[in-house]
Amino acid sequence: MAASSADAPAFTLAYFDVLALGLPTGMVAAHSGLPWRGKDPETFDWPKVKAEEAPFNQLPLLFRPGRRPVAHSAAIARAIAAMAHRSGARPGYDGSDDEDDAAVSDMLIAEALDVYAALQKGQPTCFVKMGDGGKTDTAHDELWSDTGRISLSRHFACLEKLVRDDDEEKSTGLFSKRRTAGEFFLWGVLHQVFLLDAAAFDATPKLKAFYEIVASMPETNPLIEGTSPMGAMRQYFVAGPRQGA
Ligand SMILES: N[C@@H](CCC(=O)N[C@@H](CS)C(=O)NCC(=O)O)C(=O)O
Repeated sequence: MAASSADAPAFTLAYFDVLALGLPTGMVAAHSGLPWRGKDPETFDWPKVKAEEAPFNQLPLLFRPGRRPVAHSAAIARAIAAMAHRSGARPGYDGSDDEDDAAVSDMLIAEALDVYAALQKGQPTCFVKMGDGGKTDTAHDELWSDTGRISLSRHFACLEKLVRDDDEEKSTGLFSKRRTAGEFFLWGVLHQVFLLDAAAFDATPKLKAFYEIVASMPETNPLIEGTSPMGAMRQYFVAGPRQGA
């Protein structure tokens, strides 16, 4: 069931105005089929929310009517997925009707956060430049090389093996039988690698196909254009020496 602006929002998702963890959680929200809201930029008071409502003093935060606020992006993705499944807006979004889909969705959320952590170690951000915060040239080189603990290409090679190519339901290029939250969460991190270097996908054609399929879905575009309830989100990871900076 498509969400319409006339529907009461099922939840509000609040984050800073950067891609970082806003895009992965925003992707899960946008593909949930549920009506939702972002923070009201006029009234959102982060120091107050941090002091009074944020369980771990951090964003993103998910607000659900009559329920506790949810922190930590993985928990937020699962809470939205459960709501989408239960309401019938997106059956199977949490993988609850297929044990493999559920496991794959969870794996993809965990893997996306590992890739995000690797980027945090080796890539400058709009707030932390190369050389600061442990972002050494060695870490940056390892991120973009074929070996080492934070090598993106090693992560991508593992993901390549997980993409389904045997699906009779014409979902070649995706990871699970039905669309799950984990796939969209992962895409939200992959897109941030794509913005740094589109060629990062060249050695993994099935992962590249997955990236392109999700990029072309109508629910994705408003997040990229800055017209979704998340508003405009600026690029968080920025070019480093390997991208010519
Ligand atoms: N494990 C958390 C990490 C959240 C996090 O690191 N939030 C940062 C921004 S990306 C934050 O709220 N920083 C602001 C602050 O600590 O005041 C998640 O997955 O959501």
